[in-house]
This record gives sequence, C-alpha cells and structure tokens, in this order.
Amino acid sequence: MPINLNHEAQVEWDKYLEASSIEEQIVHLERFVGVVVKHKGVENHLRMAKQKLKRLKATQEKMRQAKKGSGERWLVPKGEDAQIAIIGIVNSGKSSVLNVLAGSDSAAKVGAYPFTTVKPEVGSTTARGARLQLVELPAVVEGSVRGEMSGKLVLAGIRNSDCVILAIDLSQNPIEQLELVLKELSIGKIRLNTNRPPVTIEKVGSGNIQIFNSHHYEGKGNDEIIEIMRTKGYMNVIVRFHGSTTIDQFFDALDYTISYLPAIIFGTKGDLQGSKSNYSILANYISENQLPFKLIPVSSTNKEGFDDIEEDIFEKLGKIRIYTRNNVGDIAERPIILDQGSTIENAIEVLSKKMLRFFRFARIWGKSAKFDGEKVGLDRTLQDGDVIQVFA
Ligand SMILES: Nc1nc2c(ncn2[C@@H]2O[C@H](COP(=O)(O)OP(=O)(O)OP(=O)(O)O)[C@@H](O)[C@H]2O)c(=O)[nH]1
Ligand SMILES: [Mg+2]
Repeated sequence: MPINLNHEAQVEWDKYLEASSIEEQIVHLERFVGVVVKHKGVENHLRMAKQKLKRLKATQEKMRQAKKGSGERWLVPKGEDAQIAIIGIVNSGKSSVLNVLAGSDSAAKVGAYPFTTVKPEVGSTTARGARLQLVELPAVVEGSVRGEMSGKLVLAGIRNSDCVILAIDLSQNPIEQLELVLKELSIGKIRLNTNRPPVTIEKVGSGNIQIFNSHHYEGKGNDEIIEIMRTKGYMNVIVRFHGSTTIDQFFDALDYTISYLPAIIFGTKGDLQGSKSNYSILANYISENQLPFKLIPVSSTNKEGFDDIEEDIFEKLGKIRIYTRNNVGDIAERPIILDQGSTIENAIEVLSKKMLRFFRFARIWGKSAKFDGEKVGLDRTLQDGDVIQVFA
C-alpha cells in the first residue's frame, strides 16, 4: 500500500489504479517511478511497482505478438482480470459487438462479407472495476471441431477464456445458429453454463474402486460404474456422488479435458427487419428446451441494449471485488478481482508475493468481518466488496 508518498507520486499511483488499459497503466507506472521521492518507507512499494511494470510490459508485448498472429500465437495471453471470448457463426456481428464494448480500444474490421475476422481481435473494457479483456474469435463453422477454418484454434481460444459471449444474428434463423455452435462446442468438449458433474474421484494407493452414495447415480448401479471406470483405466480410486448424476454426466466427470464456461447470448442486429420475431422464436426455444442461457437483444449499429451488459458479464464471471486500505485509512478506488471463495492469502498473492512472506495479520471490513476492522489470518475467506488492510 502507498506509504508516505509525495504528492506527484500519489497522483500517478492513483491514475495507475484507475487506468482502464494496459497502455495507460504502463504510462502512469513509468511516471510514478520517475517522480517518486525515494526514502526507506517507499522502498518496498517502489520495488513492487517496478516488478508490476515489467510484467505489464511483457504482457503488452505478448498481446502485440498475438495481434500480429502467427499460428502459434493464437492464444491471447491473459493480461486483465478476466478474458471474455466473443463467438458466433460467420457474419453474426461479433466484431461490431467488440467495437461497441471496447469503444476506442478496439478497431476490429467489420465487413458484410464472410470471414472478415480470421485471427483473434482484442479489446478491453471495465465492469464494476474489473478489467475485461475481450477477444473476438473467428467464426465457429460446421466442422470447426475437425479443424475447418482454423476451428481447432478457435475452440482452443474459447477454452482459454473465462466467459463466453455468443452472438446470434437475429436477422437470420436463430435456432440453426445456436444449434450449430452448441454442437461444435459440445463435440469440442466445451460446456456452456453447465455445472461440473457432482462427482469427485480420488486416487488412492490400493483398495480397488470404492463407491460412495451410489444412490445418486441414475444409471444401472455399482457394476456399471465399475465397468465404466475399468474401461477408462482407473484402478484404485474412491468415487463419491454428491448429487443426482446421469450416465452422460458420469462420463463427463471422468474426462478432465472438458471445459465448463459461463456464457451469455447476445441477439445481434436487433434493428433489422425480422429481428423481433426471431428474438421471440429464440427466447421460446431456450425456455422450452430449458437451456440455461440469458438472452440479451442488442443493436451494435444503434448502440442499443448495451447498458447493463458489463454488469451481466461480471455477474456471470463468479468473481469478487476486494478493496485495499492503506495505513492512513484511504481505500483504493480500483478493486482487486478474485475468484469466489478466495482468501486473504489469494488477495495478497495478487498484491505482492513478497508481502506473503512478511505477513503478520490483516484487518477486514465488510460482509466477511464479524465486526469492523476484525483481525484475521491468511485463511479467512473473502466476499464481494470486502475491504482489507494488510500488516506485513
Ligand atoms: N443493421 C445492423 N447491421 C449490423 C449490426 N452488427 C453488425 N452488422 C452488420 O453485419 C455484418 C457483419 O458484421 P461483423 O461485425 O463484421 O460480423 P462478424 O461476426 O465479426 O463477421 P466475421 O468476422 O466475418 O465472422 C456487417 O455488414 C455489419 O455492418 C447491427 O447491430 N445492425
Ligand atoms: Mg469479425
């Protein structure tokens, strides 16, 4: 935390914390390093700032390379709090959505012809203080999973993300688009808005295959479970069912290569003719088939429907915001973003790994505090909006 900073340095530090892009962060950190008046009290802080600067520059370079995009550089390195993949069939309005969400931070080419985007396009935006890196991936097509139109790279790009925006063009048949994308993703081992199966598998030294709570299993019982596990090469394991599990879910539970990602559907081109009736058709289809998707109609051309979208994305991410407080009681404006269930230790890891070694205790305010300023250790679980002060 900033300690006894001279005014110019404090100003740059605050601007760094509020910056909404890597470029801005770098500018303010560089200025901070340039203007900070050095004394014993700021040594650690300065060292941390320099390390951050180095990391940011490395990330920036990687992003530059990814934008240039040779085959191997397709995976956009994560430089922000979360990476959001914008996906959909060809011409569904992905680049247009990216440009609206990222504003001047993106200049993805929009074209009336198919496959305008052939490499990932990157932009960024913020949601409740979290920095979101937006990555438009080239279109998902029939056969992506077999490698059509760089399909394998597209699917790898989706797996690399933390959340998916699926663009469905409301001026075209929406159900065909949804089915095509979900089919490719499903074969490509990507599950959207699907919980992991409620099964845990623990490898043990001996004892064959032991099964607990098999009454939750909706298949044919223990013999079938054992047979499936044997064919998958399992020897000595404890299998626990924590809730009702179908056979398909059981197969999924045994496959560690499946990715589970939160997702939102954008119904795009809401200003075009026929979009209203296609919206209803898609909404009905989603509810009749109990598909777990929120459907948001937007028009990139008219910039309509985007008002609450950052909120929706933040909600989907399952992240929490933690604010830090310095020794004079100032609370940082920009939160650090952590996964739900994170602890004080996880927060400090983000702030500075070194701080962990010299950790004494922390004080905490907010939902996780029994009372304001409660003294806690590294293992205290945090909740959204908590304020922490670290003593090291
Ligand atoms: N009327 C209208 N047209 C749109 C809207 N969004 C996109 N378009 C048009 O749809 C076409 C495709 O838009 P893009 O944003 O390039 O779509 P894309 O999914 O990125 O396309 P590819 O990268 O080629 O797969 C362009 O002609 C856009 O002008 C919208 O909200 N309203
Ligand atoms: Mg595009």
